Amino acid sequence: MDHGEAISFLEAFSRENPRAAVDLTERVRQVLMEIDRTGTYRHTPEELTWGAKVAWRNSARCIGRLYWNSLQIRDRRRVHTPAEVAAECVEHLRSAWRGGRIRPTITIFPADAPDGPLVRIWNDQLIRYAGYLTPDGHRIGDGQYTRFTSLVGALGWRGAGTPFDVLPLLIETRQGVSLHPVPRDAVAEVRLSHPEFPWFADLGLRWHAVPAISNMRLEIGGVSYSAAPFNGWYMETEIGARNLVDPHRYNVLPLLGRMMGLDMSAERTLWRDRALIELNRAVLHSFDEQGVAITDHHTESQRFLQHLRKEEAAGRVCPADWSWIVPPVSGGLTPVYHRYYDQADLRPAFFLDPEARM
Ligand code: HEM
Ligand code: NRG
Repeated sequence: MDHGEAISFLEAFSRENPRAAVDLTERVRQVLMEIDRTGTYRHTPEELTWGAKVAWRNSARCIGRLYWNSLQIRDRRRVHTPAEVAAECVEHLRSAWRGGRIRPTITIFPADAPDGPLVRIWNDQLIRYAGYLTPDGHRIGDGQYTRFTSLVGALGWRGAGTPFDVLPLLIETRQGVSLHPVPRDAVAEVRLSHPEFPWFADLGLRWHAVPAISNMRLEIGGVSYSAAPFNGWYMETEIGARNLVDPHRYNVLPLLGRMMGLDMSAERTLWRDRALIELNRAVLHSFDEQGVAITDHHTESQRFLQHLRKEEAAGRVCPADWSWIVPPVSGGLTPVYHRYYDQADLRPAFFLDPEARM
């Protein structure tokens, strides 16, 4: 491991945490010795906590960063067996859920060894729905996960075949890969209904309450944590403008257009846009009614600009990626659309490595 990454991290930690009162020179000396002896080094709990929070703060694609400093850290660096890793993922979901008052949380499993990861979660999120192709070429469920579903199928998993079957966790350790079902009662879901259309509830649409990304590598001071699932709460457009709408996923707009009795004879009737807005209203309405935390794209855009002002006041650069920050609905109505952002590649950070893409 490169000494440079470790040193710059320890310097930044000491600069931003003056009250931790660590002797920087002494800590750097210790860490460099540990690297020379073992090829890597172990973070203190304080370094780990601050590192994870700052990796979130540095995530240029995330509009939800105002609350970066309140991230809850579950230090599970001593958990090694696949069964324990799976159990801790389930416990992560339960502890983050809090009956709907979702708490941004990260669980950090053992750091990678110098020769590579000790633990990897193959699922891209802890909760995702299976996708099936029927023999007649029909699609059921989430079309983004047909490949993953066939893979776990080859390993022996059988789903019920509904559009919303929760996939099992696929966990890799040095002992191999294994499947671990997520217990039903750890998966909070919201059934979708609409504030005005009584027929909407009968469509049987739903979504899981907690988005928990599990395939990104957390890198802190040159140390990689390949298994470090994290969650916040949803912004309604993620569900109402992408997951349920993308043609290769649930593709529900044609159905909504018909049910709403819209003129679908030409794009310029804007039937898609009208159905899209009603779907986003249904998502917000249903989460609110069932007491589950969710944000909307207007509120979150304002909060994000507030975050930028705070970061600037703290004397820090806040990198942001316009193409990810601008919401996929009514972009130009939100203030995040009408400006440019700093681009910077700051560490600690979350990375999506090519080998983690399923
Ligand atoms: C991306 C919102 C919490 C890290 C995003 C995206 C949204 C979002 C809307 C874009 C997703 C997409 O277009 O697919 C939020 C909200 C949160 C939250 C509302 C509520 C607290 C977090 C937390 C972390 C995080 C706790 C990490 C500790 C990231 C990262 C990405 C991202 C790394 C980029 C993902 C990728 O490259 O695929 N977030 N987020 N976010 N967020 Fe957040
Ligand atoms: N669009 C994805 C989730 C990506 C991250 N979004 C968050 N993250 N809100 C989806 O499942 O729709 N988070 O940590 O809260």
